[in-house]
Amino acid sequence: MNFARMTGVFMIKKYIFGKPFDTEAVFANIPECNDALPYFEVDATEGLKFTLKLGKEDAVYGLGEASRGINKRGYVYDSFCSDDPNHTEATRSLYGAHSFLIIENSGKPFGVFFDCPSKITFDIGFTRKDYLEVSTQNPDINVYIIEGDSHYSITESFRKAIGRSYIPPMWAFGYTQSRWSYMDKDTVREVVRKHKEANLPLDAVYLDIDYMESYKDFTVNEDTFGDLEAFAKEMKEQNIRLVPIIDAGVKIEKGYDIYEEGVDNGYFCTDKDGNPFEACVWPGMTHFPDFLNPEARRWFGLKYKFLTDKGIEGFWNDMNEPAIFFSRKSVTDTEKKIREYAKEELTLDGFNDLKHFLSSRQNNMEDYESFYHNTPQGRYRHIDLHNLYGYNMTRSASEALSEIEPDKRILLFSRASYIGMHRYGGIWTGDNHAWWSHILNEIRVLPSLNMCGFLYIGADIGGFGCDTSRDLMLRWLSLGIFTPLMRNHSALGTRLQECYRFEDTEDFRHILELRYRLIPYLYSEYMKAALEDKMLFKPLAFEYPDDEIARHTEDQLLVGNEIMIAPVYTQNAIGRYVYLPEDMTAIRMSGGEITEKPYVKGHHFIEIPENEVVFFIRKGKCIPFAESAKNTSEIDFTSLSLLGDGNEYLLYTDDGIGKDFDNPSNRKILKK
Ligand code: MIG
Repeated sequence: MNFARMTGVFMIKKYIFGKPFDTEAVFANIPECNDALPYFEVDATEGLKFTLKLGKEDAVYGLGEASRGINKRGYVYDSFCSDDPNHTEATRSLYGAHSFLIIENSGKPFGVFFDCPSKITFDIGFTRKDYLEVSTQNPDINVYIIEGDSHYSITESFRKAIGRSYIPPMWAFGYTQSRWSYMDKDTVREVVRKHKEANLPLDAVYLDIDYMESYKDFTVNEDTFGDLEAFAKEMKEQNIRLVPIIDAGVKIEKGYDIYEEGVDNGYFCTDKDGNPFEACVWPGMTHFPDFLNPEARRWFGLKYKFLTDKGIEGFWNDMNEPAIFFSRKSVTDTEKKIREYAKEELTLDGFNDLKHFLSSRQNNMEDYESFYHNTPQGRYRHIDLHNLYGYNMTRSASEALSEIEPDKRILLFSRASYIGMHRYGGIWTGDNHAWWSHILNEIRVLPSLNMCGFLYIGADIGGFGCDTSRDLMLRWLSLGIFTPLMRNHSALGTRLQECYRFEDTEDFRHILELRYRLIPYLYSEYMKAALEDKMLFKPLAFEYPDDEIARHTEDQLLVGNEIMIAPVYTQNAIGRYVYLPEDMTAIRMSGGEITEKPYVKGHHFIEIPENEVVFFIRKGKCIPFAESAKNTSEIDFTSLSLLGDGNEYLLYTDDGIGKDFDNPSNRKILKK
């Protein structure tokens, strides 16, 4: 990676407590500052506790993938990668651990990054309404303080220090379809055919765990997906990419090469006695590759070649918190418990105890405490490095893929993450539900993730868990057309939710077509954000800091420099109130037709039927707009029109696959 561009003065200072593990989240070489840590009071009685008094009006932004609002004030959050499929308001930690914050500090905002791979708790005006308390379990931590005169400049300095964000191939901006699982080739063929028949655009289909043989990484089920190479070719001829999943756990099975090599070379995480640690995930009993060991990391990463050799150009990494159903020790403990209770009749207390015991086996802290990593910095307990696991799994893939395919971008995203992983891949936001509130959750998480460098992001459109509904699907797609990763995905056993399953499919087609018409803009804005360390999704509070209403609007976002979106996220709505912080032009897509209408600054009720999309272009700006296309390969970048009342737009384009990002010829000005 070329970090030569990272010259100039960093407004970042590094404060070291104890002997922290080097997470490599911060790429820039920042020397230690020996002054006392500013802003916070530090208490080292137990772990570390950083306390700061908040001004009455101070907002606190950040924390990446977390629940609740864009302004995080008023609740408590944990930074601890967690496989938790119940994303509620009470959820304190999700799959990513992103401990970067901007604190407004009574008009003198600053940023802070608590770079610590074990659990951190952020109590943001929860226990005491005017105090921020950050507690770590571990006394060893790097704290970075980032100065700047605005939320944007703080974010940008931080982003420059953590390195350039991952850039996917352009086809990964197309609409993509997933399901746990499409069980065989014919099912995938049918999905592709049905999209074609209904005139629905499509760029990729995902393969979930069932394409593998017994859930073994880097194998293919010969009965259902035999000759994957020919199948990938057949799909590619129709401009459809197949994107297989890779899970973290490696099945324990004699004769399985990945297992054998991992054991022979000591590439798996170990228990306290140095034997490979055993835990149950989808394949049954597995070992976890030790991604914190550089040799193991390279070894596992190069295994992706098995699939790239078959023509595969994209991957998603799952279960890498790592998720653990139960460990070998849990099995022994469970057997013991059952035997104890079998001796006498089960009482209510006994029954409840047993029930609690069994449900607490999954992702159990005792298990995370009981295995170890061999790192160049020494042998560490997993619990002390927990948040780095998914990050380094995706780093493993990314580093190896750039060895395997040096000149080609590969699609790669992960479920678990830590700051630093944004250099290697994107993320999806895990197992959400087909709930209206989860559309709003997505709106709120997008800018927070951008602050931490994650630009290639998106949620499971339509909802992963429980049955979706037609109206929810339409509304969610109307937000999804603005997210870089646009994927419809759902869980085993839920209602099938490919767009062609619903009545009046043309309503879906019109929304998807709008996505393709917007790709020149979205791609261009994505690339500019990535190359200049800027945000793609911006809270109104960042853009209009002096506008009290904008500062408190958390259900609208700016997308790039020109667009504002105000998605509908309630059932049976006929539209919604939208706040315009400045004069804007509303763009309405209705029945596939596009109309423009100017609005003045202020509050408006905008009617938005479920089969229409409305978004806004800021005053004096315009966006490139393409003809409809059914696939990214068909988008005509030479005949773009300009929408909005501005006169010119700086377009970024390239071949969408190579890595010559910084070539000046990629930028050109479009004029009306
Ligand atoms: O325990 O591979 O978040 O997207 O479909 C569930 C099956 C495992 C969780 C992922 C989801 C995926 C599912 N996986």
